[in-house]
Amino acid sequence: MTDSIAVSLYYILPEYGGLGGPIRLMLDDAGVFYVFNYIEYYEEFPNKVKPRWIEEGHPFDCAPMIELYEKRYSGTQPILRFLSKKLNNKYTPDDLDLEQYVDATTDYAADWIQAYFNAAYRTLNVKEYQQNDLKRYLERFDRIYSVHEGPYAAGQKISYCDFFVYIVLMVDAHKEYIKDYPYLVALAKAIESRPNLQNVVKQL
Ligand SMILES: N[C@@H](CCC(=O)N[C@@H](CS)C(=O)NCC(=O)O)C(=O)O
Repeated sequence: MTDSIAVSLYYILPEYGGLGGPIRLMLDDAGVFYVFNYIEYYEEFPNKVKPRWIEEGHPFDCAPMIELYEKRYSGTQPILRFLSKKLNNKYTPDDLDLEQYVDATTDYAADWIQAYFNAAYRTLNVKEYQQNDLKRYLERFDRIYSVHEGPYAAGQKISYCDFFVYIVLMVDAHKEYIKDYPYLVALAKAIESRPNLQNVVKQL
């Protein structure tokens, strides 16, 4: 994939929110042009977009979804891995053990954001989530980022999990709490100083 090929991304939160955020950050970092299509979640997505995707033969009826060369791809982590491969493994470690570490980190980040979504959009009790669950996630991720000589999960080279974890850290309910976790602070600083992301992170 060259930098001039357009990816279309479809997601149900605006800007860099939720699961669209890691995909956008990775494409921004790589300097890849893409079109972001925001889909309104409560009416447009369930009543118009989902049925259309299914009718058109795309069985994965959740967002985010990307289109590339008139094909559709779903699943946040699979999309990140796929795009990294298209970018000549730019964000995938060469070492298989490290790749597994990056995958595990992404998988755990997906669990974390779903726990937050559950509190923010289903139980509507973010305070309770912050009191009962947040510390466990922050400690877990600080530990994950302490293992390799960072600032990134796999060491000094960024990989796709780092975009995902950064987006989860920047959720309003999380960001003021990361200051006590040195490895998470180091990750945030590293992401924020990447040349192609400096303007983007101001929007988060
Ligand atoms: N495993 C999927 C989960 C995607 C997901 O749950 N997306 C939500 C929006 S954040 C959605 O489309 N929900 C609609 C539904 O479950 O019907 C991924 O990682 O992309």
